[in-house]
Amino acid sequence: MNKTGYVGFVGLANSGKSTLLNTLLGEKVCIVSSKPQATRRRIQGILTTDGYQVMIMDSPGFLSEAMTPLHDFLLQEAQDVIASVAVVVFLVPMDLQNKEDLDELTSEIKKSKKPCVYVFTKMDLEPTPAAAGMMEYVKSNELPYFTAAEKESRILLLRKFFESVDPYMTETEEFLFAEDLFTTERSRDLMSEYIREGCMEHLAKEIPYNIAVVIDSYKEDEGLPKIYASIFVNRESHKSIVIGRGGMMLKKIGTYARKRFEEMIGEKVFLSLRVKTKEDWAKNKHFMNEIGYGKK
Ligand SMILES: Nc1nc2c(ncn2[C@@H]2O[C@H](COP(=O)(O)OP(=O)(O)OP(=O)(O)O)[C@@H](O)[C@H]2O)c(=O)[nH]1
Ligand SMILES: [Mg+2]
Repeated sequence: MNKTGYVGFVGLANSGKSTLLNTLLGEKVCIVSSKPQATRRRIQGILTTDGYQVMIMDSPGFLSEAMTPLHDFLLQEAQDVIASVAVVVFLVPMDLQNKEDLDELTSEIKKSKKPCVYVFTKMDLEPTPAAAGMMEYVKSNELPYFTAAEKESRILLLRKFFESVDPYMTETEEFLFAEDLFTTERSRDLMSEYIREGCMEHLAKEIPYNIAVVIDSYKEDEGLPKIYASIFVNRESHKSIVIGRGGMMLKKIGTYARKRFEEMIGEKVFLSLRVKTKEDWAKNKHFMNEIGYGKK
């Protein structure tokens, strides 16, 4: 008999949630960055193999204090992921700075009464005292856990993952999704994420945190997808930085996103980017709703 169910990845920003999801899927669905708050909304991956179909929800890094409506949204997304899954997978990285930073999230999971499996990530790094303390706590309380490192083999990670979530999956005759589907994200939404990843990769300081991407149009023209997108900055002065001298920065971001997307869909696409200013958009609920950072 096959097994199926929903799993939610939660943890602080930068704990390796999106990296682990991509590794398990064997596809780069989620964007990854060394800068925190790369993930802004829940992303659903589908892992179908070895008699399982597991829907894994990636979530934004958990925030204990929401200072803007954008933060409210990030926090809400993480809370909704906890509420909508059969088991929560809580990622704790070896470079954890303070154990107390996990308190809010721990109490949120307790409140939800959902079962929780810990994953110790970034196992290639020397554990900080805080990370070592968490490991000690989990082991001494005999809580379920497994370990992960980015460079570890996918097969090994899949085995540890399935073993850990198996008790919370339900038996099923038929799977909900086609076996070759690895995400329910629409192509245009993936492209918008890849553009944001390009911004995180190439832009410095606070600029990537203040960027939102909107796909204006996505059309197929004789088989060639043609995509027009806008990058919104929150201050007029950031616009020229994103465009760069002679448009070089925008070109770099566009090439990065286009290549990433082409790898994913296996065909060439046309991408055109524009940069626009929307003053303080992260405080503007109406605008955030329009671009998909609002209540579902
Ligand atoms: N050394 C090391 N770095 C890792 C490992 N896994 C992830 N990273 C890095 O950690 C950074 C954050 O990874 P993400 O997967 O984006 O983390 P996240 O938890 O999704 O972060 P948010 O979306 O911001 O909440 C990236 O630079 C990754 O390359 C690992 O096993 N070892
Ligand atoms: Mg992420």
